[in-house]
Amino acid sequence: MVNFSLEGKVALVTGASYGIGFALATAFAEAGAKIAFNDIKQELVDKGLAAYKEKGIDAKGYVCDVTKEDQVQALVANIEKDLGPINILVNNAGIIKRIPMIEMKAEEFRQVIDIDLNGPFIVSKAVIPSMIKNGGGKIINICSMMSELGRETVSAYAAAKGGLKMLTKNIASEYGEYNIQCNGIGPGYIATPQTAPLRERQADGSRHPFDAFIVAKTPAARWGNAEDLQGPAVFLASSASDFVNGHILYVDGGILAYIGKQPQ
Ligand code: NAP
Ligand code: GCO
Repeated sequence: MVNFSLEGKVALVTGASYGIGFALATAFAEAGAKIAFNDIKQELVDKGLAAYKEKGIDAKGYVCDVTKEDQVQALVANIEKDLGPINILVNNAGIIKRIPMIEMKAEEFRQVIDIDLNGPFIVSKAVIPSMIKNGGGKIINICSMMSELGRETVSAYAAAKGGLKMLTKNIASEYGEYNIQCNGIGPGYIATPQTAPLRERQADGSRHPFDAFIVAKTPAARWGNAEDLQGPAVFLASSASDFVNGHILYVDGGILAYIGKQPQ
């Protein structure tokens, strides 16, 4: 029988106090996994802990910035002590800055690359040795439409998420022989705090032009919800995907398949 169970597995989902990370960790818990998550501030960890508790999930939360190698090493050691070795890692923590490229400071560009690309490198590097020792593991990198497409104002984010796609393929290439599967999920446009500015109502009550643009660009004709990513994530975290490696699973309501609405 196909096995989607995560019973007995330990999952670390980064930046999972709310948003997509929270939804994925919740689905893993429902499939039987023990959950660890981190965020950069104690208030957010506390908010996350309360949200997990409300769902009946006994998650462990830690303060850790994914760009700081010493903090990440300590995070992994603490999780091993509290829950056991990490079997599933989701590199979810990420930020976006929407600034036209010629107005963007190099420091701002670097910060996005640091969190969205160096972060997954640092956290993956910290868990891979114990995955090798323990006979395998699953790494899921949260990529983006911007792993494939560009648009105005998101140069740093697109560069980071394009890089994350290739880091995914490289981890699969380099560590596949140790029964480590590293895949990406490329969400389409998902309604979370990160995309809230793109959905804000206009002063006259009408929809944000970007909101209408995305709905027209998506064959499913709607924004995604974080819950839309749960099934694909459980699949990639479970033994059902043991021969899937280096793949980016786009969960986008069809955006990447679509040429766009024809003019009326
Ligand atoms: P979100 O609502 O902004 O959540 C991101 C989380 O990452 C927040 O909890 C954030 O904490 C945390 N974080 C940021 N920097 C961190 C750091 N240095 N160390 C640890 N945690 C950090 O975003 P989301 O929409 O759920 O997105 C989650 C992931 O999916 C991101 O990688 C994003 O790029 C990607 N994604 C989102 C969409 C979408 O449409 N929403 C689509 C494709 C991909 P703070 O609140 O403290 O910043
Ligand atoms: C943007 C958005 C996107 C999404 C997502 C798409 O400004 O274009 O924030 O980049 O968050 O990553 O997959």
